Amino acid sequence: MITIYSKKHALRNSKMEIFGGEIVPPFECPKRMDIILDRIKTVELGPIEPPIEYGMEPVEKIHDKAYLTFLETCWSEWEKEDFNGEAVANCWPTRTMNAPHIPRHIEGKIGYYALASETTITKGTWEAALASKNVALTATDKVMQGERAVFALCRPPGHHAAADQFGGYCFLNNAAIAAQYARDNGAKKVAILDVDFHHGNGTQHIFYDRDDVFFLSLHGDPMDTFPYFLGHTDETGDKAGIGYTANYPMPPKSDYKIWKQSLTDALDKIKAYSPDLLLVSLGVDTFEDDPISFFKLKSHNFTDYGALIADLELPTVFIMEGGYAVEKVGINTVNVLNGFEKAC
Ligand code: Q9C
Ligand code: ZN
Repeated sequence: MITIYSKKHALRNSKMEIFGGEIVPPFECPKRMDIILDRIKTVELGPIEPPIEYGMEPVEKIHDKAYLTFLETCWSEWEKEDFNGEAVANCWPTRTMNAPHIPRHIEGKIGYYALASETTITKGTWEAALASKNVALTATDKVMQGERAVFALCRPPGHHAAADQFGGYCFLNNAAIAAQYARDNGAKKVAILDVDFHHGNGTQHIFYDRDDVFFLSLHGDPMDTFPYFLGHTDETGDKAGIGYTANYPMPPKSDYKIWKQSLTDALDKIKAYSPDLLLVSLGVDTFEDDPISFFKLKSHNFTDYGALIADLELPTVFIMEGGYAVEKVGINTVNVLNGFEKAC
């Protein structure tokens, strides 16, 4: 299997995250990529190739223009203030304050566009996010041109990013941009299977009223974990999209036996939908030792479910999302890809 990878991910190099009231080094760190690349080489998964440049057109089909300008200019505007730290949200248009005005001041603007405060914006974040969407698009193009499956080793991840919101370590929604690109280039129906531990709130919101992109997500119950405010079973789509969103929230300590039941149901739904292309939002934070998650998958379970996804016999793009047990992130990620490939 070909991997698409850009070393520009390293330009996203934030130094802090707010976690449990403390300032800690970010869980979503550049080292994750080094470990995954090492594992790809060790098991000889296949060639590692750089992305090509796709420009902004496919991005503007998903994200709001003013949001993109905000991401591009946030760090320089923040630097102009007398602030010493990274750009971070500390105020929001909350439930009782939702006037539709976007503040002029960067502190208000970042609050307007942020969906959580753990994710800071720093010098280089925008450039890394742009490289990440190019990785997803390059991989998607290769699959559209006939590859059975390609791995988009994206960083930063994307599935929490909505049309005009960043957070949960995500800025541009790589999977959504790839799905729309596929739609615009001949795919009639696309399915997005999101197996990251966290609900893919951004992807769900982007496609919620559409029937041409079927979104399915397996995740920690949002009653118990981030992103807390989306991802319940009763969210099944709106308007033309009714029936084209499927959520599988699962409780703390869920193991592979439970998780696999959800996966099997999701795979049956994808089969019935019969898409032209499958995108897998691949987060391996379902792993038992993940530091911010609560599922109990073991490394060999990742191999097993890779094979189950292969059984769909669909052209497939794997798009990297989360996974924070850094020492095992390579083994777990590549186990999925190897499990898939061996079953083809
Ligand atoms: N108590 C992805 O996996 N906050 N994002 C965690 C934990 C954010 C995860 C707080 C988690 C975001 C792509
Ligand atoms: Zn996650």
